[in-house]
Amino acid sequence: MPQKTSILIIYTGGTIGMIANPETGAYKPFNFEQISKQIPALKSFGFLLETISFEKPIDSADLKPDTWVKLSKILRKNHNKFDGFVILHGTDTMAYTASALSFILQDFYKPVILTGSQLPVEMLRTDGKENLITAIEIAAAKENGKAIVPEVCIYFDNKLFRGNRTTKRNAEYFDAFDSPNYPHLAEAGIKINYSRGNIKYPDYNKIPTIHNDLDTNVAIIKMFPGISQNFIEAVFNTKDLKAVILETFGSGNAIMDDWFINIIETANKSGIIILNITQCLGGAVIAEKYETGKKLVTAGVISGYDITTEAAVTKLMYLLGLKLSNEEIKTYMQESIAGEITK
Ligand code: ASN
Repeated sequence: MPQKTSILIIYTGGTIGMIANPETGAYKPFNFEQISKQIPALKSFGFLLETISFEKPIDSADLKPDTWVKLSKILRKNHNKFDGFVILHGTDTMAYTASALSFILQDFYKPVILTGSQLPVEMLRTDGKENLITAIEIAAAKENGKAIVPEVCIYFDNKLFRGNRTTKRNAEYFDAFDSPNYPHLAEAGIKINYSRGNIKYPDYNKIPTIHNDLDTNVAIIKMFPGISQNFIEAVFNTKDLKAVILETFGSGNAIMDDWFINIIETANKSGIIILNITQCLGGAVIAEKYETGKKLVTAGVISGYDITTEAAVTKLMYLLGLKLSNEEIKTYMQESIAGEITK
């Protein structure tokens, strides 16, 4: 008899499993039983479902990179034992976790699907039930014995996204996520329609590994008209700083003041990596398009192309943690290593 498809659900917390504090009305994380009680269908799925629940479920706003390390260890340990994985996670930092895992997990060939909800599963109008049930189906989907989507993804509101292309765009409506620079990997209607041409496939001959030494000495500066020299200097004077993400205007433009360019040049010479990404939701940095962007290139700033902030910050943590040379990090930052950039 063929073996039953097996899925490991990892419950980290998030709104999906929260309950309201009866005194204050504020949501706080609760245990996984809360979820399984509300979705009895989990028991009649026909798949073998196992659950690992974080001892202390968290609101994902309170998440630290050690959660990514913990998740990567669980996933590596169970990679060969299960057909797919579903991570239940709060929406606030889900795009960061999905991005981080896409770099940390190397040569994994099982689906890792993150999902959660905007309304707790105990509420009648919850989006959590559909999100979880379809995420399980996607994690279980196989063709010719292989996973249909062997990637780290986010499934939310009927859409499957490549994890490192996502960003949380809405705090109120159910379509909380978007992937502005990459097409959906699947859409769920009556059927789940997979866009096979957009899916990334691993090298099945390689052995899945994890690289989870992360270096968090990174900073983000979001440019705005009137940004002060004191502020920029303070950021670049941060102790142990190794990389700065500049969220610039439009296609990679920033102010041209001498003081600003001097700070950038000096920081670059001292070995700080400076990455130019756009603060626009969609589109890419084309740094040489305008004089204002060209100046940054001359000062030593590298282009992040169409990478999201979430992928940029986690990719830097990952590459810095690999203890590569500055030149190597700069090269990898300007290339796609997990499908996070289009060039
Ligand atoms: N604060 C919640 C979290 O990220 C938001 C949610 O899950 N919708 O854990």
